[in-house]
Amino acid sequence: MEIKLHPPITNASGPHSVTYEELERIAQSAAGAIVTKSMTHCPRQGNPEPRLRAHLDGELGSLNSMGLPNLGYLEYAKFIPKLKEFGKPVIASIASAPCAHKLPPIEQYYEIATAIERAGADAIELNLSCPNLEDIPIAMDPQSVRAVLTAVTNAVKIPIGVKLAPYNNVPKLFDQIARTLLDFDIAYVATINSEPLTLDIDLKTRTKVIRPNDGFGGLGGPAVLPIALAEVHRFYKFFQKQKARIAVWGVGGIIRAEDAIKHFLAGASVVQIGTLFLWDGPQAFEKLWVGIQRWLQENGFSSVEEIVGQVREI
Ligand code: RRO
Repeated sequence: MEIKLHPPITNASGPHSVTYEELERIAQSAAGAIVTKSMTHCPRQGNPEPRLRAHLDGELGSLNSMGLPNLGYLEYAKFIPKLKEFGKPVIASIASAPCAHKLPPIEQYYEIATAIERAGADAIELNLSCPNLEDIPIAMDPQSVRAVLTAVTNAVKIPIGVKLAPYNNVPKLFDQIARTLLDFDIAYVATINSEPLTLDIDLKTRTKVIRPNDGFGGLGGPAVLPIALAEVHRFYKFFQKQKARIAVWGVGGIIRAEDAIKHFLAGASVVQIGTLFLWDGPQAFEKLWVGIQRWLQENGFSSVEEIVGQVREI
């Protein structure tokens, strides 16, 4: 099932997408859809602070170990009808996390997905790749990916996207995950989540820049652009070869219009912005879209579709 967005730009789940007020600001912006922070079964405070360094030295990117702070899916179910009034798709990002009731992850995904569909969400983005929980992400285990997708795709009718981790240095796992996805009716993969287990150091204080998880967290922003482009391109080529109708949504390192153009050329049909939205707020969508349109015009194209996957070999 396809999701068409205009413009083909959304926020990446996470930054400024936890509260109703934040989601309303996305709704009022030029973004083509509203993506929520990943919601869990129980509300969560997240990790102890400092848990986010928005600006790494040299504007390399951002580093976080937020730990899934969110209001819990029942609150988001209440927001969704109000958000829909803005007339753009509402995409509910869903994650599982340890919770007092000890519900297994598959059941958490199932219960949240069915409730959120009933609440009127236009699509679900299954976040299988949070880098900041104790357990290894579901995205790193093909059997668990299959189990979640079986439970959710059998239960809901709205389009489903899957947010994946970078697999750059594990080609065999990329292949297993990509093949697993072919067995399901999935609208899109969003790749990449932040680059996991990265570290930075503050030279003024000689401390790690964030506190949780021994200072290790997920990296986003300009530093990850080539990693994201590689993942987008690998998925795009794989789905083309298999004649699978799964779109690739590019996430990672988009700060300027040119970065988004690279994602489109690599095979993304939609781009999501995380660190840029963290840095610049809702005006980032308009600015990026104007820049993309200018690049298209200056280079003789009339739409994004014309350049999707059109990178050339040298
Ligand atoms: O909340 C987080 O720590 C977090 C999540 Br769920 C995610 O998917 N990606 C990320 O960088 N941080």
